This record gives sequence, C-alpha cells and structure tokens, in this order.
Amino acid sequence: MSEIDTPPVTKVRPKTERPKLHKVILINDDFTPREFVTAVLKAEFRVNADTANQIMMTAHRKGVCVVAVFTKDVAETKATRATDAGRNAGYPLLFTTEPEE
Ligand code: NFA
Repeated sequence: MSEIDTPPVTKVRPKTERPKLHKVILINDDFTPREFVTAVLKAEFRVNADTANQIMMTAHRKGVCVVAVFTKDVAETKATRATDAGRNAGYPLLFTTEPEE
C-alpha cells in the first residue's frame, strides 16, 4: 500500500509562571483626615464606600491594612499615585508595597 506517514502531532505546552503578586499596604498616621483616606481609596483602588471605610478603620486601629494585591508594576503605580494624592493635599498619607509570600 502507499500510505503516507504524517509527522507526529506534538502539543507544545510552554511553562508560564504566574507573576508574583504584591500587596499595597495603607499605613496609619495621626494627621490625614479619615474622609480623605476613604476618598483616596475609592478613587485609586475603585472600592465602594463600605470597603474604603473598613480598610481605613483597620489601618487606623492596627497601624496597617492590606488594601489589595496586584502585579508588581500595578501595585507600585497605585501606591505612588495614592501617596502623591495625600502629599498634594499636604498630608503624610503613605501607601507601601511588598511581595506576597
Ligand atoms: N489616623 C487618622 C485619623 O485619625 C486616619 C487615618 C487612617 C490615616 C488610616 C491614615 C490611614 N485622622
């Protein structure tokens, strides 16, 4: 018979690492008004009023609160923008980032 061999079909399955996520952390201070903090959280992190208030009050009571997790670039950009919003209004409001375990 004249059967034509076809090449074996191989499925390439590239290993894709999940990007490590980074936490954005809100740091408490004694000067930034509560309403200002919640306004920044709503504007920069797109959380609703309830969530913004919970995050703000957790930082207020405990000193810090994780706002959300993002890829490194997004976490750093949002932390910088949110910190700048405070500085522009004359407040020492601070958001930091750290890699998730
Ligand atoms: N501790 C601030 C106040 O009592 C409010 C605040 C909360 C500031 C969370 C920064 C972060 N006005």
